Amino acid sequence: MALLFSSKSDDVDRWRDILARELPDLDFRQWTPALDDVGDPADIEYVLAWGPKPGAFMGFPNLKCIFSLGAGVDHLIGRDLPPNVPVVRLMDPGLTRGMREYVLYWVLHHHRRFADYAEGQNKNRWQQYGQADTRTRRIGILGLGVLGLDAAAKLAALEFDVAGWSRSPKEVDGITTFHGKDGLTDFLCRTEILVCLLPLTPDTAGIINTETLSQLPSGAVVINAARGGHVVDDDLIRALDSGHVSAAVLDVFHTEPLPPEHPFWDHPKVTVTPHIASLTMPETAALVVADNIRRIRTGQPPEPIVDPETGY
Ligand code: NDP
Ligand code: OXD
Repeated sequence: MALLFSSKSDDVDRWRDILARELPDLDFRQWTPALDDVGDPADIEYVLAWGPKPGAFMGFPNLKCIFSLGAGVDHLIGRDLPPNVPVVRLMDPGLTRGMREYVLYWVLHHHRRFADYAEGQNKNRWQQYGQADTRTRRIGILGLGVLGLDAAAKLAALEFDVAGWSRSPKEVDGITTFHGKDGLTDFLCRTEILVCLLPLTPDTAGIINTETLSQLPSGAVVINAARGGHVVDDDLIRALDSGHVSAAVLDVFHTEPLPPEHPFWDHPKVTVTPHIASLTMPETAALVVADNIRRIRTGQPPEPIVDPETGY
């Protein structure tokens, strides 16, 4: 029985070593364009993948599960996958901790106006700005899943006034919740720092656009750590240029790497990071995958399985 590693990730040797330690009887095979390391296709029971070509996993008759190398599965869904083979998202405590750091860092950066103080230092200028009380700073998290809930809880622990928006209704201690299309306007109207942690699906594509941005209070900050497809780039640039949105922190883009000529790179109100909000670390993620393989071997379902209807 074998696992096929289907990604151009530089981390392949770390994955191989950790999985060999966790599951010594599992053969680790690496995808190459010529498929020359795959061996007998009938051996492949598991695939661990990022961004495969459409139809890439059709020829494996004993495939039991496709594991995503990331929390998002937009790189897999719609790519002509074998029917009836579960796709499993990565739900990894290491990934969650990384995202928590990214969100907290940028929320604090903007809440405390550290960009303005850095600019002051550049000009040898001693200038204090007023300080908003944490308890009155309203943060809004789009997506209250594994990553959104964690970030929301940590921000609430710092005593920010936190709200979250999800598809289904939720009750979460210390967090104001909104859900569905009907709840979006009220959520946006009270959000001074917007953090996007939604999956990219047909329902969420382009959700950060002129209409939604205009519902934020003037001077709001936008942090997108989810997928570039959530943002209508021109609409965001217009909102930044008009001053309605005061700053944006963008980790993800329609095209990655972000092309050198893209206006985000040089925009004075935009911070670009190269899809590093939280990187998959084999040291934590491979343990999660190994646990799921043990579950499958003992007749339990792996988790969390993507719902093909919703796409996440
Ligand atoms: P989850 O699937 O756990 O959570 C998704 C959340 O989004 C849920 O709360 C869900 O609502 C909500 N949601 C989905 N569709 C809608 C909709 N149409 N309307 C309102 N709410 C919706 O995902 P994770 O938290 O694990 O990850 C979120 C995303 O973060 C990933 O899909 C990935 O794209 C991105 N990511 C980015 C990284 C980076 O480095 N930049 C790293 C890791 C992840 P409900 O609870 O009702 O189902
Ligand atoms: C992910 C990502 O989805 O790295 O995990 O973007």
